Amino acid sequence: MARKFFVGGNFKMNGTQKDLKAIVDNLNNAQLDSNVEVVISPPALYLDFVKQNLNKSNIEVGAQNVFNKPNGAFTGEISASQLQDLGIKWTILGHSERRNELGESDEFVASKTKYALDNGISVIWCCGESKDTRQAGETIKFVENQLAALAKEISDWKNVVIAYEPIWAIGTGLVATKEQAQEVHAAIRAWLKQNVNDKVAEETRILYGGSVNAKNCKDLAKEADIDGFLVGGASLKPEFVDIINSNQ
Ligand code: G2H
Repeated sequence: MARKFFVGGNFKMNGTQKDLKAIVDNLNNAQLDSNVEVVISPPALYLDFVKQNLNKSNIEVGAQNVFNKPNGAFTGEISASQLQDLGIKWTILGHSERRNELGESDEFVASKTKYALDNGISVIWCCGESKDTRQAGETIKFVENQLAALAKEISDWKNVVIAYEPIWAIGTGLVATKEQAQEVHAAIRAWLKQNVNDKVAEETRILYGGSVNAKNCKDLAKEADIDGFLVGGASLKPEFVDIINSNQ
């Protein structure tokens, strides 16, 4: 089965209603490749606002985080049932900004991923190494350990999209070369084949994230194991449309 190209927009902690309306209007008016699955993730505060303003049926709105418990006394958190209530079907989990700035461990990310999946929310699960890890030649081992923590918790990978985001490439303008990205994507797929099964390895979309823009996306999109992108800074700009259409 061919894997459907997937482009996520991670707005991070950016945007006011005015800014987000302009981003959504640009998407509403754009000609988008209908063979691409698109999910945009605004800040939680604006999930409903973005959803209400979006009139493209092939774009979903996703959260940037969800907690691993049902509703209750968890100040500042968002529940899977609240996302469901707004018609939100996706979330990002395990972004390196949350792993590093907020101390989220592999195990915590895996447990949130399991909880989200069990409660009907599909997950863009992020992994990726630091510059030091890459320089030490330990990239693949590091990403495999992150995958192993996830595989301990989940058995159904159908609603998981993996985003490989080398930390040194995030928001730095230092995009991975297509060879660097393809090498890790192929290793992730090989790991899935060996440790989960052939079907999951074949069908799971593996996105690249880290300084993707309109200029570098086309070359990256041609690589065999790059099935789309998770885009930060450029998802806030009109060039996001070019990235969505990069696989044409
Ligand atoms: C990586 C990416 C989006 P940017 O974090 O997840 O951000 O494209 O700004 O590097």
